[in-house]
Amino acid sequence: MKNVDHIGIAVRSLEESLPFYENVLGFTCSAIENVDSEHVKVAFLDAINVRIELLEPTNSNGAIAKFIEKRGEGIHHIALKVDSIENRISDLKNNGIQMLNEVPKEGAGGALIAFLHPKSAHGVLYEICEKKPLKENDS
Ligand code: CMX
Repeated sequence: MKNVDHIGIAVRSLEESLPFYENVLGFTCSAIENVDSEHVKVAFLDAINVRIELLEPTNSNGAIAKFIEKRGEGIHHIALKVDSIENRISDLKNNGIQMLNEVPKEGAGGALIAFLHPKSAHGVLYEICEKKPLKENDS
């Protein structure tokens, strides 16, 4: 694994939670996006060395809605940056890790993502993510 890409935090409402992160903690919101496949609206906050992703459910069917219903708001997952997600999935499976996604799917920002089952990771939900390479004229 290369680095922590972000920490995902489940919230009931971005509108209600963003002022705490922006005005009290002083983080800058760099993007807000709907991820329809995951039934969430997400806001990315740039902290010093890591990003924080606030995830608000957009309906009652997704993993975040279920998480909040059972446990309330709070830390949901840690995302680790990888170079080749397909190679990583294969390595993890060879190490006996149960993957929730054996085939990567598209997440926020067009990244390819896959989750490890928390039962295979000592109670933590880890996401691995591979970012698309920046195009030459992207800054
Ligand atoms: N962190 C750690 N453990 C978790 C967890 C979390 N976020 N969510 C669930 N669990 C644990 C539960 O405590 C439970 O453990 P026990 O059986 O010991 O009680 C077990 O996992 C099963 O949990 P559950 O509440 O019965 O919930 P589900 O089985 O319906 O789903 C999970 C759990 C992790 C399989 C499901 O949430 C999932 O597939 N997640 C991956 C996708 C996802 O989280 N998408 C949202 C984020 C998308 C994004 O970042 O864009």
